[in-house]
Order: sequence, then C-alpha cells, then structure tokens
Amino acid sequence: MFHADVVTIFPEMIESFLEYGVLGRGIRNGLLSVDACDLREFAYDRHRTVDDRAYGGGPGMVMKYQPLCDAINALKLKEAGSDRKVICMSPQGRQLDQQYVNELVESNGLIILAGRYEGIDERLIESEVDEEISIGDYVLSGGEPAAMVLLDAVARQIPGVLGDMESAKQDSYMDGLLDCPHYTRPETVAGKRVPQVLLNGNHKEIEKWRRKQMLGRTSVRRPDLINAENLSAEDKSLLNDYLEDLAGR
Ligand code: 4GX
Repeated sequence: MFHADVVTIFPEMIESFLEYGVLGRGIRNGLLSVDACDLREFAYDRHRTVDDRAYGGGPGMVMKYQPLCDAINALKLKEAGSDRKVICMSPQGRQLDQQYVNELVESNGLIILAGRYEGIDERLIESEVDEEISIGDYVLSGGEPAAMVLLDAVARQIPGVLGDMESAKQDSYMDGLLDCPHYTRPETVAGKRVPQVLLNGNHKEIEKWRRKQMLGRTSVRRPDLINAENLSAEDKSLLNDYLEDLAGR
C-alpha cells in the first residue's frame, strides 16, 4: 500500500487535512496511509530547537540538519524495505504537474519534508533528499500547504480511491484539456439560461458540445496545453466551430 510520512512542525495541520473528502475516504478505506511526523520529537534540547540563524547573516532562520536527518532515518526504519523517496517541498524544485503526479504514484510511497522559515540546511538536501518539488512559482509561508496539494493529487490517482463515476469523469480530461462548463438547476438564474443542448437529452450532441467546450476553452485560456496540429480531424473541426462561434458574437 502507498504510504506517505510528512515531516513538519505543525502535525495537527496535516492530520486535520487528512480527514476530509476524497483523500479522507481513501485513507479510511485502507487504500493509502499518511502519517504526520512531528519534527520536534527529534530535537533533544530543552527548547526542542529545530532552526537556527543563517551563516553569513541576514534575516530569517534555517532548519537544522540533525532533527531532519534523525526524523528521516527513523521513518525509513519504521517502514523498512519499502524504499521510499525523500521529497522536499520547495520553490527550487521541479514543478508539479499531472505527469509528475502520475510518476510519484508508481512509487512505494514518500517521505515528504514540509519546511518553514527561509529553508533547510543545504547539506541535508544534498545528502538525504531525492527530489525537490514545487507546486508553483509563488512563495508560501511553509511547506505544509504544498505537501497537502501533493497528497491530494497523488491520492486521487491510487486505484479505488475515486468512485466509478469520478474515475470515468477523470479519464475524459486526463488528455490534458481543461474542463467544460457545468450547470445545475434552476434552468434560468439572473436572466441567464442553461445552454439549450444540455436540456434536450441527446447524449451524442451533449458529448460533442462538451468536447468542443474543452477544446475551445483550452485553446483560448491555456494555448500552452494544446497543439492544434496533433488534434484528430474531428477535434480540429470542433475547435474551429468554437472559435467561429466566438468571433461571430
Ligand atoms: N512549492 N515554500 C517551503 C521553506 C523552504 C525553502 C527552501 C525548503 C527549501 C513552496 C512552493 C514554497 C516556501 C515551502 C518556502 N524549504 N513549496 N518553504 N511554492 O513556496 O513548494
């Protein structure tokens, strides 16, 4: 079974997150397990110190080598033989995307370091960390929210975590397209009607409309995700229709 440990000074933050939604259900159903590891348990001085001032001066603190190293070794022993990668959440890492998530799901599990302060002593990263992972180009106050993003995305890809309906839905945009718009009752709200095609019960037409929306929205909002030359003839024609509709309005 896939097992992740998150090393953090805020274990309660991770533990509460693990109770909710798809991830919480996956854990309760025994499809994966996640533990929060309190870094301070590996700091043995009177104040349980996990950080210190930076060599070279300047503002901000740096996470010490020893508590992190001891925590990692304890977690590796606890789950001996599982051969798990040590991950550090960091803006300096390879940026997470669906392809990267799918690679990580193939592993036995992860030991995830969620750092605070200015960062972690570089020698710990060099000697103990296999991969640094960034969730995007913005600055967080700690690695915990990044670790939660990673865990959520990974859990959804573990077989059985999503129900049949959710999985089928997922497959339809695993091909790297943005989702289509969604509507629910009432039929008219604030003077806006639901697109007529969705009300007719013609499932072939609805499928075509949704595909056209996915292609069109991806092409307009995220042209970096779509290569028009690689589309099937049918997709090309749907995308053309979408763009013509746009221009004609
Ligand atoms: N995607 N942060 C980590 C401390 C830190 C800095 C360097 C290790 C090395 C972030 C992100 C992110 C802020 C989490 C700095 N730890 N993490 N933290 N963006 O901004 O993952």
